[in-house]
Amino acid sequence: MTSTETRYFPEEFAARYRAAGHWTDETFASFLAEAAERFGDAEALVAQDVAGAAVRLSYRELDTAAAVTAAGLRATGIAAGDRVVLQLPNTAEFVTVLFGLFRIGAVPVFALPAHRRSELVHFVQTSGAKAMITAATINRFDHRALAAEVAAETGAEILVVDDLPFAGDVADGAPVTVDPESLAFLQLSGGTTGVPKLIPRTHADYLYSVRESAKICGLAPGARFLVVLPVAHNFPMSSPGILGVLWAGGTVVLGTDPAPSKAFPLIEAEKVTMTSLVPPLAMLWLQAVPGTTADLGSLDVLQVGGAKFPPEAARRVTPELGCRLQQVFGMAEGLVNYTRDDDPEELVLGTQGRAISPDDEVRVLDEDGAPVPEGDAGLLWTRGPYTIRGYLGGVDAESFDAEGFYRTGDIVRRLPSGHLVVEGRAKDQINRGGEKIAAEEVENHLIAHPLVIDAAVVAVADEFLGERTCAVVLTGGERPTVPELKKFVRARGVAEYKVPDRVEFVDEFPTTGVGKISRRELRRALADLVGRKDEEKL
Ligand code: AMP
Ligand code: DBH
Repeated sequence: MTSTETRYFPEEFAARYRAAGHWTDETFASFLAEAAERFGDAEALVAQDVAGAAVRLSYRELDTAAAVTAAGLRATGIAAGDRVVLQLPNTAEFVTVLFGLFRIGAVPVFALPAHRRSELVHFVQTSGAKAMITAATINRFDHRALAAEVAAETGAEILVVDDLPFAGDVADGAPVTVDPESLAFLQLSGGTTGVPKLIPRTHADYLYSVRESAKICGLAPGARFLVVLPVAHNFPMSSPGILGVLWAGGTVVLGTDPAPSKAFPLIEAEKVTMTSLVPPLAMLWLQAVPGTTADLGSLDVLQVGGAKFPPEAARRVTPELGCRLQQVFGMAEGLVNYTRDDDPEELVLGTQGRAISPDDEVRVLDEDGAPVPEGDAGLLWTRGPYTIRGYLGGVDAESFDAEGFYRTGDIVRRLPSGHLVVEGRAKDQINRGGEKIAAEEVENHLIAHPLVIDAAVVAVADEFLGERTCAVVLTGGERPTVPELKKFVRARGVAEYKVPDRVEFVDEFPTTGVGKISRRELRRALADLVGRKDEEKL
């Protein structure tokens, strides 16, 4: 198919991925209609709607609901090519609106329920979104009021699903034809810079990763997949996530609360066979097993990813939860690694898996870009049939090299089997139990405070989350109190998880004899300082 639109991969590579059969003509516009033909009356979705009513839909019914929603969206003025920020909780509307948008050729821009004014305004402005779709309240927070603030700042149209059930004539909701190599949606990156980056994913590249993920995970009709992580996140969306399950004919069960007291009874009631968690939630579930009366016997696989799952915790999963463990190391930019069903136990427990595709190019390099000896730790660079070549809005020489490799910022070891062990990180990011926080983004908010001269945000070890954030704040004479500073950051309109967990005030920042040091060296020096301070207290 020819198109004058932006190409997201160089033609030489696109041709190779097409010839290999990785990229096909399948698109998200017709995805559900095709699934409905294959799986008809099988159960597709079990969820609640935003009003809290139970929803149970077969593939045919879900396809019809998406068509009706597409017609309703069209009636509001949303058209093919329009970008639309989507901020919805794990409810039935997430799925019907998502596929409604796909059907009319609109481009969803994913936001998480935790995002607030500054992030949402940024998503609307950088994507050029015409509208934002949200729910009246999510987790007891007033998103109608939040959306009104975003509208006032951006001019975007706000559609609240509680007011607008997006109903229209099914016939008006037929899937449009879209170029499979065009933009399907914008996914979110934890990022490393002042503002979160938007990740352009095409139908062809993403669907390849979804199909292969479904196969690797052995999904088939009968699979019942519970989602308790925020469904817009790349992991529960695509690894294999809701898209993999719907591609394979299984059932998606959406839960709104990952707490064992809510999730365990849902596993029993819905005979859930598989779910995905971040490490802190996996730990919480392991702790809750002895005290539960719920029957978790249906659970076959627990996926854990988003942050490093330590081997000591990994070892507990099968004996205590009675299911298999699959480790998943992925990124919204592309590359996803899985431990496999037939991997020996030491690889399942001690590695973060190996790449999906034989055409995933994985390099482990030193600081100068030279390969490290096999088995040594080094920087992970990758290129392949579902890894982006750039963020939205142009060239980024720090994240992508001249050959198109994505510099992940992760430090890994590669074993002879191809399995990767995540050893650490070189990027200025904190991984707070799977939630990624760009140091610079939070620093910019802190520096906006009139009493703050400079600030560096660093990771501190945390038993439960793996890492938490500590803001080391440079002040002159007068200092704000810690609660005042946190309140200030919150009031700037950022997701709660980005508000520093801890604040340390200092009168000076380390320097070298030669003078000013880089931000990265500064953060490293201050992380050491905070670490030493903690040791002294012990
Ligand atoms: P993002 O680019 O925001 O989608 O975040 C992806 C990043 O999350 C990766 O580059 C890793 O730093 C981290 N990550 C994801 N899964 C794992 C895992 N299983 N173990 C360690 N780190 C992980
Ligand atoms: O952390 C992630 O971004 C992530 C983890 C597991 C991911 O994007 C994925 C699998 O696809």
